[in-house]
Amino acid sequence: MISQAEIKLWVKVQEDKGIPVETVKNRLKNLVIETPSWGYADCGTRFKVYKQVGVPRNPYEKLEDAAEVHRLTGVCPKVAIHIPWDKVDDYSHLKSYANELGLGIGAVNPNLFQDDNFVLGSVCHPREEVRKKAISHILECVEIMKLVGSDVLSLWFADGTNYPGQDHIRKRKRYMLEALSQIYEALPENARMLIEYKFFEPAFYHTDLADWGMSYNYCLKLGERAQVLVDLGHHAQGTNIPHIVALLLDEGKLGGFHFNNRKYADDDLMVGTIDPYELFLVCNELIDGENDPATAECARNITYMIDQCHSIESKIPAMIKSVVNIQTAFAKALLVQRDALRQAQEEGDVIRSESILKDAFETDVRPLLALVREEMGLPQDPLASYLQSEYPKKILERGIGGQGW
Ligand code: LRH
Ligand code: MN
Ligand code: MN
Repeated sequence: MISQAEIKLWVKVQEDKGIPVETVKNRLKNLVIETPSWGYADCGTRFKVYKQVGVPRNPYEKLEDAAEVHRLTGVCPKVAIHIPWDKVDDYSHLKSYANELGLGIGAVNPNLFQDDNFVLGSVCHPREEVRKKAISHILECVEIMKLVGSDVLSLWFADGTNYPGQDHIRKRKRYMLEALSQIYEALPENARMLIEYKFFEPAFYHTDLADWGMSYNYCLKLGERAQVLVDLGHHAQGTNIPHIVALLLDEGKLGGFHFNNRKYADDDLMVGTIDPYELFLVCNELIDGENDPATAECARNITYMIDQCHSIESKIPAMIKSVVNIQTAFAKALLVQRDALRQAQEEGDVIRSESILKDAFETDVRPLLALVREEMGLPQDPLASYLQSEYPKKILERGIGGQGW
């Protein structure tokens, strides 16, 4: 528990440094982090899906768990869905159920990687009937968007090849553009299409949408409502993700984020657990983009989503922990003394520039987050509050083997 005296002292120290604490608090209160329905369900590694007791048995129970995360954190009012993992007979009912729980449905994600027909790809498959099947699944998701009130279609394609010569890369590239153009035309008015990329897995030789540049290229051809989605786990080791974020922001083409963390590949671990400094640097670019009139509009419209797979962790605690870690990184990014940084950069003072950034990263923001939560009528420590509540006991009644994937 952080005392009122600690909070007061923290605010004074920051105000003395010239940090606009009220503005910082307001930005933190307005942060919206969408949680993924699949993050509440059982999912696994390539080797095993471990079953947990108390996991949701249907999309409605996933929403209930998401509502619990929102109740405790106050910043997760939306839930992304994945079709057919979240297939229901009546999507309007799913929407009203979400609304009753104080939630809305966020991004709709078509699943183009678990149907046996997609073994050689979906929209880039060499056979026309399979490409058509993939497109019609995406168009069905566009219809679902209308029923659930979603304004984001989130696309990730597992398309690619495992061996050189397996298929004709340029032909596949054209198939991708044909499919995306058809889908773009069908988008509901005011809806956006987010195009995610990943350089490997499940394909191991080439992936049809391997990096941000490929997504960006399609987005440019499609139009304003097509933007790039950055998933933190989808880059080669050593890739400078903050640089990608800065570039896409400056081009007005950064549309969405999948937060997670990784050590080796697309590990889908809890956000900020392996490399909190990288997370901070990403948030720093995002906040810097919000402060720049040239990029503010794009920065303010980015959809922040968590995309994780909790295979050994308890699902709801893992989600709460991730939300808190994102808030922590954003809070630190909001403390960067931007005027001082700009001055140091203009003077070419390398050491001072780096130190200004690091100073914000090393600031303990727990008193700030405690204050923000207090003002929002939330528990200071959402995870502790969850663990002490009746909810973890109540969900045990669901038993084992909730369906997720
Ligand atoms: C692919 C991915 C994509 C999927 C999700 C389940 O690795 O990041 O966003 O929809 O995982
Ligand atoms: Mn993702
Ligand atoms: Mn992924």
